[in-house]
Amino acid sequence: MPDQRSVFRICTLCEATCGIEVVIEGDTIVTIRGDAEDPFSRGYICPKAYALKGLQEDPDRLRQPVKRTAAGFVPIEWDEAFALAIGGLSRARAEHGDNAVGVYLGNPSAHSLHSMLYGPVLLKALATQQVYSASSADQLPKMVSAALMFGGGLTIPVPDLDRTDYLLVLGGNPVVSNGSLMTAPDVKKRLEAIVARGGKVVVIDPRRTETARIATEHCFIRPGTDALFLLALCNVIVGEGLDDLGAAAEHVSHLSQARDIVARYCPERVAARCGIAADVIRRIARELCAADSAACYGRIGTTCQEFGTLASWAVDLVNVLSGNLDRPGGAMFAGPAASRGANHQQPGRAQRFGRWRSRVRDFPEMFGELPVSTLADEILEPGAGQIRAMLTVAGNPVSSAPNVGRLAEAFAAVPFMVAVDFYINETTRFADVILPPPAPLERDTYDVALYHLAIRNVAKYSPPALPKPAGQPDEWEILLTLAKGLMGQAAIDLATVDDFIARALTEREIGDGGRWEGLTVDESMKASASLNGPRRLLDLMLRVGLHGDGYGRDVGGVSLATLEANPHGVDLGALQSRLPAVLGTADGTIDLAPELIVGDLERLDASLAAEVPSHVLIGRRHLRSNNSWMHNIREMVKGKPRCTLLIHPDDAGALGVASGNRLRVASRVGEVIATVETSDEIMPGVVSLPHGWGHDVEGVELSVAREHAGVNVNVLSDDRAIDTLSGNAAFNGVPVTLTAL
Ligand SMILES: Nc1nc2c(c(=O)[nH]1)N[C@H]1C(S)=C(S)[C@@H](COP(=O)(O)OP(=O)(O)OC[C@H]3O[C@@H](n4cnc5c(=O)[nH]c(N)nc54)[C@H](O)[C@@H]3O)O[C@H]1N2
Ligand SMILES: Nc1nc2c(c(=O)[nH]1)N[C@H]1C(S)=C(S)[C@@H](COP(=O)(O)OP(=O)(O)OC[C@H]3O[C@@H](n4cnc5c(=O)[nH]c(N)nc54)[C@H](O)[C@@H]3O)O[C@H]1N2
Ligand code: SF4
Ligand SMILES: [Mo]
Repeated sequence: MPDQRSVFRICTLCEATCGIEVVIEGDTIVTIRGDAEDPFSRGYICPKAYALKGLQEDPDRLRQPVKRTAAGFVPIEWDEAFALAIGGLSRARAEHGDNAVGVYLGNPSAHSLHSMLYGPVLLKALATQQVYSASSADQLPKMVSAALMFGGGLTIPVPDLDRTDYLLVLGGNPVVSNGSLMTAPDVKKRLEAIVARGGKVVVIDPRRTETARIATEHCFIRPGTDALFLLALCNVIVGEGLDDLGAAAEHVSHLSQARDIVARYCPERVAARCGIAADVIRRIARELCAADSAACYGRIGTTCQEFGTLASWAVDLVNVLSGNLDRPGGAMFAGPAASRGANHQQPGRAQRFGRWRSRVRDFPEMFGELPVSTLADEILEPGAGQIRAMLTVAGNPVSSAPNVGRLAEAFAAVPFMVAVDFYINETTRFADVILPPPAPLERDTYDVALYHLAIRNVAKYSPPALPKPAGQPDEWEILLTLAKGLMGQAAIDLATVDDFIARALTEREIGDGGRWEGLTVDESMKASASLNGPRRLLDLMLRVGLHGDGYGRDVGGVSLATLEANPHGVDLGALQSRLPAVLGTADGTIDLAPELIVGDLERLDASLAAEVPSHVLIGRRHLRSNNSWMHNIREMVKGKPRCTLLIHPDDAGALGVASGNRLRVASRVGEVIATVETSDEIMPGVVSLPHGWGHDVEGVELSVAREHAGVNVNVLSDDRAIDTLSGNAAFNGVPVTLTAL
């Protein structure tokens, strides 16, 4: 086809970073397929990648800013939109102080080069302590345990999937989610390869998931009991003398304290509560230790629950005690090409939490944020410091956060709101003005976040596949225009502010030259003089990074130019041992028994005696959905309805219901009417509803999603049910009562 061209890039919809080939004719997408020459994904894509075409063409996707009027949303010009947004936010600050503006950053901002680099600038300009994100509805507990153990919130070991002989998966369903806190395209094939080479994949999950089906073993576990199970594994490992810390041995601290702790959790003590027999726990511990290499991996089921931080810590305690940390086939630290911080940790600057505290429920700040479970409190509770204006960027908290009934009330009550988003959905319907970013295929990207968690070191720069519509600012330009307006610098042009930011980042990254002999800030600034925006910052991060060219000092190293010359991506090899360079704790050790974590064990112990509710609710994901925001693409929602309440046939029988019947599901905070789907893949006493549905609420302008509305599980999720240590939402394990209709 003479007029067709292909653009090679990554898909930004989930963490797997699959390479895609976007075939274009004129300004129209002909098709999207896997990039066969991508060294990481080797042609694999899931059905969502093709939906990027639907997203590009979706008539409901905003291509121009809109403002709210009595007659609904009306399109406006960009100048007016910026003036309205900056004016409204500035007014709230002027009248009520900096903390009167609340900010929520959603999940797609982690997948965007532009918001990863310019989001922090906007936050700085806002100078508010009322910062929230999807992190506290997701991986915050893991970040907390990683910071306490290893000294960095992103210093999270990932299973070395391609070399391991034994993978223990808790609370993750990577065959469907495509992996999380583990960037690994085509996880299914990589897991099948473990089994094919004689290894084991063991899945611990209250549902026999798609991942469990290809595993060598699956065990049901009672929701919320992973920390107990994992500590019992450690108990056996230590008790039977199977512990041999290997390379980590010389870097750990508080080992004897950790050994004393695990001594208290013998399998017999936890078995009934976990729903896993003591002899099974013993066998799993022995087999894990007997394997040539093994990795323990936990995800949403282990973080979005009552003991999220304890479970996250215990996952890595298993990795350390079994001698699998930082060795091939074990749990290893990635070596990302572009990195701020994690490539050169500075021991002695321990993570500090609680630099400020939330006003209503007294949560400590963590990583500059407060838990989203308390956002409604901060908006609704009157008093000094109350949120009077909201800014959301790439987030849909009124769908995705706990107790959305109350959060919707809060968003309806907040006097002024700005959204940076391209849909009018459950959250943005409350905005006074919405600023739409370009569609994902219309902008460039590089995954600065998720390569920190990649199971292989790779680097791929993605150019835009399609031009932006006339007048459409780039996403970084939107964020930076807001930032400079909020700093009272609206009159200064964007390029000048951007130069200033680039110099500040360069000074921070290079400082005294870092590991590069004689490198100066001026040399770097001069070398990137032809670049601007995210491309300039990315070039800097790549060139001074772990695999960088040091501005010509290492000729084999990478730069933006190298990546542009390799459109399919650059393979930087299998993971390497990174101890002790990655450690950033105060004393440069791996803390096996951090004080905060040890302090939370009492709460865990109390759970052993607590009464078990008759039914608890957990979540689930589907290959053709992406949290709350891809249901307006027809290919994503076709087929039979997926928003069903999964229930064990025995439980359904006791209630007198069968598949297709409807049940009233009620929790402390709300109730929904759900359609029943019986299956013995779910543990008795546990029911499951997926999140991201319930699109039929008033004001949502998503025509396709509305036809496939489903119900919102987060009407049931309790904003008081949290992992106490981190404040993270406990979506899994919510007690519910079921009533047949
Ligand atoms: N198709 C698709 N892919 C996605 C997403 C999506 O919405 N759709 N979302 C993306 C995002 S933002 C994320 S964070 C990742 C999440 O990635 P994953 O964590 O792999 O996602 P889930 O499929 O929710 O898997 C969680 C599992 O935990 C189990 N579980 C629930 N409670 C417990 C418990 O107490 N203990 C244990 N051991 N297991 C429990 C559930 O049954 C479920 O199988 O997926 C990403 N990928
Ligand atoms: N019950 C339950 N609730 C959950 C979960 C669960 O497992 N169970 N999972 C939780 C998890 S892991 C997560 S990550 C959260 C997700 O929670 P959120 O991040 O709040 O929600 P998303 O559904 O990801 O919504 C993303 C929003 O960003 C917009 N958007 C998409 N791309 C872009 C872009 O490039 N730029 C901008 N500016 N906007 C964009 C979309 O239109 C949408 O409005 O949900 C959490 N909620
Ligand atoms: S797994 Fe699917 S959604 Fe995730 S990056 Fe790959 S193609 Fe995109
Ligand atoms: Mo997530």
